Amino acid sequence: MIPISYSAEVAAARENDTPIVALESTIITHGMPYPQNVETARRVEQDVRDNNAVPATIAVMNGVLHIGLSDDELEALGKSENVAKLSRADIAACIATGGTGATTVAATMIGAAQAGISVFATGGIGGVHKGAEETFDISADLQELALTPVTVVAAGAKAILDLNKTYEVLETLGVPVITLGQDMLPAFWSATSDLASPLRMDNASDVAKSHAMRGEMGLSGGQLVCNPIPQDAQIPAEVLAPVIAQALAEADAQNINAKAVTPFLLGRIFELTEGRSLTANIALVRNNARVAAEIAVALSKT
Ligand code: PSU
Ligand code: MN
Repeated sequence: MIPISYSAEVAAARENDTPIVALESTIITHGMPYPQNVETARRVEQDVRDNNAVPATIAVMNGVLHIGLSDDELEALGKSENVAKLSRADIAACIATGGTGATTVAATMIGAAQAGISVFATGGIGGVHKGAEETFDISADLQELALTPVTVVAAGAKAILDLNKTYEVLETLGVPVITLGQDMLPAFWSATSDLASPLRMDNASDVAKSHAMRGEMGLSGGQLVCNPIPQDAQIPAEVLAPVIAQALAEADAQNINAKAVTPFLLGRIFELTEGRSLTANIALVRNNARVAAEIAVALSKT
């Protein structure tokens, strides 16, 4: 049996069929510094509530899969320094051995599916890293989108990645990539990129209907919904390009690899932009939480 614990709020939502939105915890432990990480997690949860759904932040704590965290649990997770970063490969081992870990996009999708939650909001998904032809560094998030039936709302793949290769892999894996309200894909901290989106939709209801239709057709996997960062919060791509290049060069020089790559790059970009990247990251996650709640509400009516 899987040891699962639902927060009181999530347990009540399951009873009453209130729409639920899953939220990840790696963005808290490895994506943002303390205390902004915990403040952001709380604010994002409230954004979900303000849009008529219930937030379920997912993490593994002491061998138990938590679907929804209490305020104390959120604070404890946000403060701790040595939490594991869990993906498909290690979530079961962590639970089986009584460990504690934060869930990435891939592991949060797995947790959400276990709990029957269909919609999940995050900042940006992992993808194909620049230089992957040498390192083979491709996030397990991509394969998870092909396997697990959860609609993930993100501001696209993180701009530290090779976006072109990331979307090529998603196409190969048969993952629908839907951009909301514009023709071009967003690029995380920037509202647009120079890549056309494979699909475009203009409202939450169409996204919900597509999710339901994939289920009816027995198509495995989820959907990636790309929700551009609001214009007034974005950092233009040309401002970020040299910063990303510098962070990548430093990662290379210091031999940063495997799970450490993404946290290292986000941390350096935070320092190099004097916190501006974090402000943008917070704005885009909150925007994604609002949209995910709308999709969850729409899905409950299909
Ligand atoms: N989105 C953010 N910040 C983050 C992440 C996403 O705004 O830190 C995390 C997610 O948990 C995602 C992970 O799954 O980064 C990707 O890590 P990797 O590249 O090692 O697969
Ligand atoms: Mn990786």
